Order: sequence, then C-alpha cells, then structure tokens
Amino acid sequence: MKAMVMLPTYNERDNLRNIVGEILRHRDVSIVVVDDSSPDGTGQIADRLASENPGRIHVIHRKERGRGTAGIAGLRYAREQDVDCVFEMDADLSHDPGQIPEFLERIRDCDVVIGSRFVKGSKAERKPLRKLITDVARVYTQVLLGRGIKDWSGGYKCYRREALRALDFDSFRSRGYSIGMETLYRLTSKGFRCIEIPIEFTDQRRGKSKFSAREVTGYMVNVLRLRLGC
Ligand SMILES: Nc1nc2c(ncn2[C@@H]2O[C@H](COP(=O)(O)OP(=O)(O)O)[C@@H](O)[C@H]2O)c(=O)[nH]1
Ligand SMILES: [Mg+2]
Repeated sequence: MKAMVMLPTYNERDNLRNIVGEILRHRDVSIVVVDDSSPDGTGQIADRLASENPGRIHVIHRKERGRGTAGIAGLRYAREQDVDCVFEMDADLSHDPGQIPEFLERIRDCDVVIGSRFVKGSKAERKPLRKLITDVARVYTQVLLGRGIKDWSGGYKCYRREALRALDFDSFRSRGYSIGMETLYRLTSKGFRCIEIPIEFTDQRRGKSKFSAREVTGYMVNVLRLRLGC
C-alpha cells in the first residue's frame, strides 16, 4: 500500500531530520512537509531533506500561519498523489512513525484510522494542565458530537485517499487546531467509517508547543458551530 505522510511544521528545526528519517524507513511512504515560514529555518531544512531524498519529500512553503490551514494545504496536495492513503502526524516526535504499519493494516477494514489516546492500551504523557484541557475538550466533544469517537482532537491519523477526496475543504471553518476534529466530523457525516487504535503519545522533548489559549477557544467554538450547523 502506498502512503503519504503530511507533516505540518512550525519551528521544528530540532525534530524534522529525525522524524523524516524514521518515516522514510518505511517502503512506499512519501512525505509532504507544510511549513509556515518558520523563523527557525525549518523550511530550509525541509528543502535540504527533499534534495537528499529525491522523489520522496515534497515541501509546501506558506506565508500564512495556522495548523488548520496548513493541514488543509497538505491534505489537498496529498489527496491528488498516486497513493492509497494519507497520514497526518505531529512533526515533534510525539507520534511514533513505528506505528505506520499498524495503521496500514487496519485501514484495510475502514476509511479512517484514528491514533487514539483514549482507548485500552493507549498511553499519553502530558503536563497536568495540558492533560486537564485535553480531558475537558474530550468530554465536551463526546457530549456534543458523539458518534462513538473517543479521541477527536489528536493529530495522528490515516485516511483513505478516496475519503479525503470527498471533502469540500472550501467550506471548512477551522483555521487552527480544531481542523482534525472538523475533518472527522465531516467524514463521519458522509458515512465514512472510523476506527481507533491505541497509540503512545509522548510529550515533545525538543522544541516548544505552539498550543495556546486561543486554540482552546477556537476548538470549543468550532465544535459548537458544527453541532448547531451554523
Ligand atoms: N504549518 C504549521 N504547523 C503548525 C502550526 N502550529 C503547530 N504546527 C505543527 O503542528 C504539530 C502540533 O503542534 P504542537 O505545537 O506540537 O502542538 P501540541 O503537541 O498539541 O502542543 C507540530 O508538528 C507543529 O509544528 C502552524 O501554525 N503552522
Ligand atoms: Mg507537540
């Protein structure tokens, strides 16, 4: 099965080479890096990695900033490539590329495989405040959107390419971190089938999180808007 991994990056200078190396160990897997003009030079590192690995890495450089719009740009590109499925994962090694074969095995029976922090066998290591925010967002989303999904807000997923091709990204509201939730909501609304598999989430050891209070508000508002259909 051929796959492409979408890596959104903002100031991931200390992580990019490592994660790219781990992903490219897997045969038939290519990468699209979406960098938002990171001030730390991540975009130039991505270009260097692309020339060192001909045909396996494509780099999208954007002037705009935002995890959501970057994700859309990357998924739009990936869904036009000659691949069977498309992954997204964080570039800071919080998600283990070693699990790629497990996702590929499970995508045979469904349309989306969610790397979940909340099913039996998962592990998620986080600072207490961040864990609290994640737990509140989890309960809030489960109550408002339901659909049997436990992890709406994680960043490690594998989509069948045809499922992504059914999405109208022009109508998406998310500009920030709520993009993953909105993608899942729209796919399940169209009847695409999701399953969750346990992952081990490790808090990043290098670099800094770009998460902010604004992202929390944006996420909560977007869940509500989707629920109310406005
Ligand atoms: N292109 C792009 N990537 C972003 C942006 N914000 C975060 N990311 C990336 O999205 C992923 C998750 O971000 P991170 O800060 O680790 O979030 P956290 O783990 O939830 O605290 C990482 O790969 C980031 O580099 C952004 O504005 N633009
Ligand atoms: Mg992180």
